[in-house]
Amino acid sequence: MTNVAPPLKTSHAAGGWGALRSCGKHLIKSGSAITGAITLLKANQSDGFDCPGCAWGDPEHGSSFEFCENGVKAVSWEATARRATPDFFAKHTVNELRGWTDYDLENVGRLTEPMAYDAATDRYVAVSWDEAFAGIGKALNALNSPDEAEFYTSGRASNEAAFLYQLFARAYGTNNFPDCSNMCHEASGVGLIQSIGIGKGTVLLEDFEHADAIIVIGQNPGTNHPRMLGDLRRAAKRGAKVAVLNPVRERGLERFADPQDKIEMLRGGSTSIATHYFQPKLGGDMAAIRGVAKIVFARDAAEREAGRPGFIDNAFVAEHTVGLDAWRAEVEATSWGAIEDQSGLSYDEIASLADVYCGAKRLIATWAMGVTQHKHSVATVREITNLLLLGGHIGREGAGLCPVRGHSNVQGDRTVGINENPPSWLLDGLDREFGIVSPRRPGHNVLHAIQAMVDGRSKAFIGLGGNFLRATPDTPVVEQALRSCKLTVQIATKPNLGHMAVGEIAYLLPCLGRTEIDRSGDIKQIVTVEDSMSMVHGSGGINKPASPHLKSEIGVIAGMAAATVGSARIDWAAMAADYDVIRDKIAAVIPGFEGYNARVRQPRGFHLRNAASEREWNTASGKAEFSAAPLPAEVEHQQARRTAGAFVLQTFRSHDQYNTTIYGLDDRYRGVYGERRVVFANPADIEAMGAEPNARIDVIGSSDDGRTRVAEDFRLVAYDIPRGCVAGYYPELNSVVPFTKAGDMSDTPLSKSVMVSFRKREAA
Ligand SMILES: Nc1nc2c(c(=O)[nH]1)N[C@H]1C(S)=C(S)[C@@H](COP(=O)(O)OP(=O)(O)OC[C@H]3O[C@@H](n4cnc5c(=O)[nH]c(N)nc54)[C@H](O)[C@@H]3O)O[C@H]1N2
Ligand SMILES: Nc1nc2c(c(=O)[nH]1)N[C@H]1C(S)=C(S)[C@@H](COP(=O)(O)OP(=O)(O)OC[C@H]3O[C@@H](n4cnc5c(=O)[nH]c(N)nc54)[C@H](O)[C@@H]3O)O[C@H]1N2
Ligand SMILES: [Mo]
Repeated sequence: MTNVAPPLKTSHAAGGWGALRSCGKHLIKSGSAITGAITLLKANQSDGFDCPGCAWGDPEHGSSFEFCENGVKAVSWEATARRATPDFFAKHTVNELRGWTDYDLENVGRLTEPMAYDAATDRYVAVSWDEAFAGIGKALNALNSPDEAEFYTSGRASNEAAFLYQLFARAYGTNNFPDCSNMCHEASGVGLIQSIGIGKGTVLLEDFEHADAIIVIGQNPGTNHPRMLGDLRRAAKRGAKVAVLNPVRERGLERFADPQDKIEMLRGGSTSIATHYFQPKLGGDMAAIRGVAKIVFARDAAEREAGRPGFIDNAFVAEHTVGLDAWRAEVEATSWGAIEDQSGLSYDEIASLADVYCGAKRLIATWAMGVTQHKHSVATVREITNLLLLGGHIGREGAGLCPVRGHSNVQGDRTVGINENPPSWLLDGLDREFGIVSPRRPGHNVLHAIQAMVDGRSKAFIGLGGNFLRATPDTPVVEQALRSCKLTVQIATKPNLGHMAVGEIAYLLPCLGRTEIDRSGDIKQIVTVEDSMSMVHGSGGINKPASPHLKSEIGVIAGMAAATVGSARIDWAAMAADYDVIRDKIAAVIPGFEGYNARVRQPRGFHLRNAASEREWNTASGKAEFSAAPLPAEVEHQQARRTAGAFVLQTFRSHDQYNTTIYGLDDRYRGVYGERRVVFANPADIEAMGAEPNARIDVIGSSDDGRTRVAEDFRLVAYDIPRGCVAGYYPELNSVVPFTKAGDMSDTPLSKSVMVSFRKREAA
């Protein structure tokens, strides 16, 4: 049993000098070493911009620049010296560009002018902003119904842009808001609302300084939330337990050399992060947590029998919760056989995790995509919540729930109204403030939007950032769906493959990035974002815009809106001229934003009130609700075992990518260099397949809905991963992820539970 992470023998710790070297490389590659370096000094500072990387919180005493290797990549990616000008588009047809990779397309550089698709020459050609807006307004108004249009948001959009965007779509008449969140933390939102009445985490960054134990579930912070490692490292140094649940041994969770720590860097030292490392099988976390609960119930009873205090916070449970008995009955009815088989962990390993739980007076649980991209993710989020409720670990210092968000403002976008299923108070507020009649029909999420485009029910796609084509499942299906639209509009900073899936009428509209100065007349605008800890703060760019023709996202939205719904009721231009006006409107519609304009100018911004963290529960019962869901009868790795050659695949991120943006071809911490088409598998599984490590294979997805799904030419890599489970990178593997399968209640694609088999490729 290896639940205590052994020191790494061969390779280096995460972070450290490797991270610094990599940063230099990325700054030089972007052709902006100097602006890049200056720009970085302003990331996440009170007078600078919010890092467009992840949504981890910023420290209170944040005067020193928090170094983060992947933040450097995100910033230098945007601050590049390269440009995708009209000349570039004149040289290449769209059909030709469809054969490029996202990597090559984004490498062309920043978009400089608004472009319209010219079908006659199959090229994007420059247009004026006014022509573009008029064309969009005309095409949208020509649809049979506003519900034929899809308004996609990627989570980088600021609160102001997102609020204006949802106002535009609702004034136009639809709630169709497919959103990157539908592919991301949807299960966290849905599960937490059911359990504690708010779909957000309950901790502050400071809580990490007080926790006795932190359980990190299904998350790879070394790559995706590097600044979180600093907080985990400080916790580990002062003796807190850090227990990891992850099928893969991720380097950053084992040892970390903090580039912030000069002494550690000079001595070549590093700090162990995980005190306990468990490797469940894919989708096995709910069973593992249930096992912990089973032990806690038993130990609590034994302790109390012996006259000692137990491990259940009975006072908290009695005052603040409902449903414990039903859950307890369910836990007791679940057999150890079922728990061990489904989790892939032994009783002893689960007991060791229960030791961590019982030893902690203050416990934090964090999680990300390893929890949320399965069929039973909502149930799993609620099971994690159950476990914390049992010990009273919500609403006390050093304890709580922490779904670690992805995009830097994905949480804020939802807060300000990007929601296909809006609450009526939101619509009432918009109607009252703007004199519109918001549609009451629920709209489309990502999977609904794809289906509607496939069926021809949706005919227009507007993308506020992101890369809908490459982020979604079943890439060939989605490409066809977008190309069958009457109108596609993409608002972006750099070209990507999604922009080449053009509708009959298509526009590619360039916008300012977060690092750039956004000026209207005399006003230097700021925007605001909300991090994973519900801190709302300002962000103002410092770089000269990549081109004089760029508009802010807000300017683009205002222009489209004025051309589509007119300015009689809503003064779009006034809002675009001064974002304070937008913030005043947000404050009037969305609770918690009173005094927005003043509070956002305080150094660290302000905290949006989170009722659950104050033990006020906005649920039907007015209490926190234990969930009593049964374990799934079977998860994918159990199904795979019954079919020869079948495996469950998770699609995750390499160290050199930001979602669909590929910065480079290395995955340093996992020892992969110069390639991305790899599948990580257990050596025993490779042998059982009759293959050799490094063999070249095709990945075959399920075809139970009649579609053929193949991703060609991958290398099999022997790796420390449980049997029956394999892993590889998104977006390359999205062509084997079915858009027809989704999480229960979350409707999230099952990106971490894809049923696959392999086919050997004949040597060329
Ligand atoms: N540099 C960089 N930063 C990013 C991003 C990026 O692409 N690059 N993306 C941003 C976004 S949008 C998001 S949502 C986050 C994503 O952050 P993560 O959730 O860390 O992203 P993934 O790479 O998908 O990693 C999932 C992790 O969960 C593990 N895992 C997979 N399945 C299971 C399971 O069933 N159980 C358990 N216990 N573990 C499992 C995997 O082994 C992997 O370590 O990061 C954000 N930050
Ligand atoms: N198989 C599989 N699929 C997944 C996932 C997975 O783990 N596995 N993860 C899912 C998750 S968690 C997420 S969040 C989604 C991500 O889905 P998206 O958010 O749609 O994708 P990104 O790759 O983050 O978007 C990159 C593009 O955003 C544009 N962009 C960058 N900065 C800006 C800006 O400031 N403004 C504007 N307007 N545009 C900008 C650039 O043109 C760039 O090409 O993918 C999901 N898809
Ligand atoms: Mo995400």
